[in-house]
Parts: sequence; C-alpha cells; structure tokens
Amino acid sequence: MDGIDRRDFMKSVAGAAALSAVETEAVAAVAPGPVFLSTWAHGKPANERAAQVFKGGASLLDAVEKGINVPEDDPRVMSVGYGGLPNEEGEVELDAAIMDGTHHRAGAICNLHHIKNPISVARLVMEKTRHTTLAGEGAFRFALKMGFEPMQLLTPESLRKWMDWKTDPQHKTNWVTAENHDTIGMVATDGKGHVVSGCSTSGMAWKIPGRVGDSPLVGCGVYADDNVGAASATGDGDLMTNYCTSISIIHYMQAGMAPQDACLEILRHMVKTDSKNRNADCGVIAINNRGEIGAASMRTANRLQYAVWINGESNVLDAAALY
Ligand code: SD4
Repeated sequence: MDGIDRRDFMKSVAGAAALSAVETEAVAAVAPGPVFLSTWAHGKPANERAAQVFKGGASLLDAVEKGINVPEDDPRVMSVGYGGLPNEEGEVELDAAIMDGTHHRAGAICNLHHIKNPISVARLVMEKTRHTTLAGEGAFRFALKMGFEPMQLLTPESLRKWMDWKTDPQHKTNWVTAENHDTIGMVATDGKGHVVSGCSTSGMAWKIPGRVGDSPLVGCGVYADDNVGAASATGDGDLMTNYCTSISIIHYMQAGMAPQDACLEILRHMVKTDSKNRNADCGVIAINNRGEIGAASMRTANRLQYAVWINGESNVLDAAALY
C-alpha cells in the first residue's frame, strides 16, 4: 500500500467497524486494491463492469463511467437511463455527474432528453469544455455534437406506468416511492489513494419538467477529493440538495470520521435540523482514500442496499439504517 502501513490500515478498518453505532452489518471488511461501491442491487453488475474495465488497464474514471453505463442501458432499471420513469408530461429527463478526485474536476448534465448515457455526456463536459454543467436543450445539442445517437427512452413498461399514474384521478405529483427510488451512485478507489464519484438518474418520477435533483449537482449527489475520499447519494434529491449531502460527508471524513460514521452523521444532522426528515428516503455511500467504506439509510423502510466489489468479490448488502 502506498505510504500506509498495513497494520495501521487494518486497525483503521477495525476501528471503523467498531465505531458504527447503528446496525454494524453495513460495514464490509476492506483490503488494499481497487474498491467499487454503488447504490442498490443494480450496482452489482455496474461494479463488476467497472472492475473489469479497470483491471483491463483503463483509468478509474473510465471504470466508473462504463460501470454506470450498465444500469443506464438496462431497461429493467426504471430510475436510470433507458427505461427510466418520465416527468409528469411523459418525457424522460436524465441527470448525471462525474467527479475526479485528483484534479477536482467534475462534469454534469441536467434534464437531458433522448440520450441514454448521461454519465458519458457528463464526462465529456468535464474533459472537452471549460464548463461544469450543461442542462436541457444545450445539453442535448452538446451530446449530438459529441456523436451520441438520439433515441426514444420510454419503454412499453415505463410508458404504461406513466399512463397508469396520469389516468389515476387521485394522482399526486412529486412523490418518491420504493419503485422510483433507485438511482445509481458509484464511488471508487484505485487502491492507491485516487477516488472518483459518479451518479446517474432519471430523477424523481412524474417530476415537474425542468426539475433538477441532487444527482447532477456537484457537492450534493457527488463529490470526490483524493485528499479525503468520495461520496454519493440516492433518494429524496430535493431534501439532499439542501444539505449539500456529498460534500458534507467529505467534510465529516476530513475531520476524522470513518466513512460509515460520516454517512450516519449527515443523516443525523438532517433529523437534528428538522425532525420530519426522519421519514425521508435518503441513502448515502462513501469511501475514503484508504478504501474504507460506509453506507447508510435514513429508515429501515426503503432501506438502502449497496453493492461492493473488492478483491474480486462482488456482493449486495443492507446499509445501516438510522430509524
Ligand atoms: C433525485 N436523488 O432526482 C434522485 C432520485 C433518487 O433514488 O436518487 N432516487 O431526487
């Protein structure tokens, strides 16, 4: 391990597990080498693709991007990319961001329509422009210029769900349920202190057209800093934007907390400042630059599952829940 004594590393891993006061099942053992950590069960094939790309010699950014492409391409994942649930007018609007912890550079895309891989477009914003965020029509036109093919992102299944919602006389806007609650966030390390964070989503189902959640906002849905670690978030993005969730987790880790404690701390802070937030659907993941990981969920109802790839082992686990 570069610059880190192995005994200290193992001690700090054990410390992280011992310190996590809430349901310690959330802390998996870690070891030197690359680690890929993603939200939800669809994070497992995403991590596996990322690990394969990384082991093939590509960069960590490539690995995270290609990993996130997996649920974006999968129509069965109805909260990301192709097949993601649309806004209240039946149009799929995608958000994504990716951040490189070495250069403190990020690329982000909001309200992208007709392009199924917003994480790849976000990466090109980062690498081909001096901007950080592109939205709406401009984002779409940029994607076309970069050679992305426009396509219909609604599938028969997502169209049917939208029509069921639209024709329900009781229908409500702006809701989050388990069904539309599965954004992919991925944080990763190369095992040598470099970290990357990425996030991609179709956002809250039936949202008001133009609504932007936390996922594509740097500091909210993603953050990465090689000096500390990386974080990402899933769930009620309106709430999590107000707490600058990912950068807050980085600051807790910078102050000395293990990733698991930092994840729990931001959720506690949300409740401390407004007790209603204990009923919110929020899930967070984090990794530090030594490969220690954390994952936490506000509630056991809609508890976050997270996927972790480490040393060739790929698993899906339940995150610790505060309530
Ligand atoms: C949003 N945070 O747009 C996203 C949705 C999400 O799990 O993550 N759902 O609010």
